Amino acid sequence: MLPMTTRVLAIVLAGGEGKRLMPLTADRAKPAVPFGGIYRLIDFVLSNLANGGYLRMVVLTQYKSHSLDRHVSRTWRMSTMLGNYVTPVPAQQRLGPRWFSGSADALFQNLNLIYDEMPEHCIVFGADHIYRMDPGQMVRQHMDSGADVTVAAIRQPLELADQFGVIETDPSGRRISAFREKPTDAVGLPDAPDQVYASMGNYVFRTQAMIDALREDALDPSSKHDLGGNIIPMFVKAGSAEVYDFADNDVPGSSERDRGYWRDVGTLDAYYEAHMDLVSAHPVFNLYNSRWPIYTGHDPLPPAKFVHNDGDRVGRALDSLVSPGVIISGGTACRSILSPGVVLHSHSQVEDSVLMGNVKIGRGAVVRRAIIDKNVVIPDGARIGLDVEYDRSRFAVTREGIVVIGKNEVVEH
Ligand code: ADQ
Repeated sequence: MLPMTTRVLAIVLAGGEGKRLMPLTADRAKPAVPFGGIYRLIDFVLSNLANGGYLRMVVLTQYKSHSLDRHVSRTWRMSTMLGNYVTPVPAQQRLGPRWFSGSADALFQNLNLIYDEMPEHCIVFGADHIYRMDPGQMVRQHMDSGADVTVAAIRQPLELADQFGVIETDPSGRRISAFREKPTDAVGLPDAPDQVYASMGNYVFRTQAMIDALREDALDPSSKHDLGGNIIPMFVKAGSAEVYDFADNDVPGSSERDRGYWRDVGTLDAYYEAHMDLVSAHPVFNLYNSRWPIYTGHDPLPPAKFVHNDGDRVGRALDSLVSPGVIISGGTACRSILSPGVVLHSHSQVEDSVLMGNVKIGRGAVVRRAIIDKNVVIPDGARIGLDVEYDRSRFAVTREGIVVIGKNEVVEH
């Protein structure tokens, strides 16, 4: 018998527009948004698949896919020996001059990729989440149960139900009896009234069943061609959809603290909070689990440097992630993420913030509770995040009061 992974093709849906992450998605696709200093969001799903042994992956792209394509082609190029690959696939427009209308349409337009391989099962995973997961454990359950589709699920707070596909199961806890995409009137679980069972947007399909469902959906002019909204409910109606409980997933090297960690970073506040999870003294999400590494690629840069400047200013960072190429010259970073090439000049203070590549913080400037995108220069003496009302007049500010400055934005003193 063939090993389990060779009968499976992994398809990563990476075409999301990420409107709620504006301005970070102003000129990049959501899965290409940087995360944790050196990563991009898509690295997490691709690492999970690679660590699980699924080394044939197609990445379906769409909006503003240039930096995503470049990242995937450069970082994830693998040896093609043994037939392994990670291929970014742009919108095909095979069915005429239109882009994909929804995630199911993206799969439908790329059916030729599936016909080329004819795998027995397809893993179809989203690209926008921070988590560790061994996909093999889900695939095994899917194959053993004989379900047409298996949907990964996790408990989430009831008040977030309208952001997720909400799942109800039959008394066995396995068969999905109802699936509603982003309902506004969800009720809590019998054993936890303040929680719902949410789809993680990760599916494993029996290939032929998936093809049949996509074809049927393509003929329906009233469909939005969305996996969560249209395709999964078709399988639920037919009684052939099962749930995989993410709480059962056990990743090598994980601990009590980070087992089951999963964050949908669909909003700026969620994106910010997931970063703060990285810098706590005992990180809730542990980037240092070498038994399940998160892979990425970045330019070769010199080591981070901390400089004692102006005679009395010690450059330092506390409870922070400091990437290669960073120079902290007489400034201080606290509970922050400093991406490659960031520079902090003398007497500057950065607290509870996310600084992306090449951000420069001028002499004496103070930055608090901010997300600052690539290449932004904060002038000497500037104040960011101290007077939120003033900040609101010049930058984006989130509901939780996080100041967000877009890529290449010019900041006046
Ligand atoms: P959403 O994330 O809102 O909900 P969607 O916008 O379709 O659903 O994105 C799902 C994935 O598909 C993302 O990775 C996105 O990048 C990608 N994608 C979207 N449109 C695409 C297209 N046309 N081409 C290629 N890729 C595309 C989904 C599910 C919910 C579930 C949440 C979990 O629909 O049921 O609860 O994910 O976050």
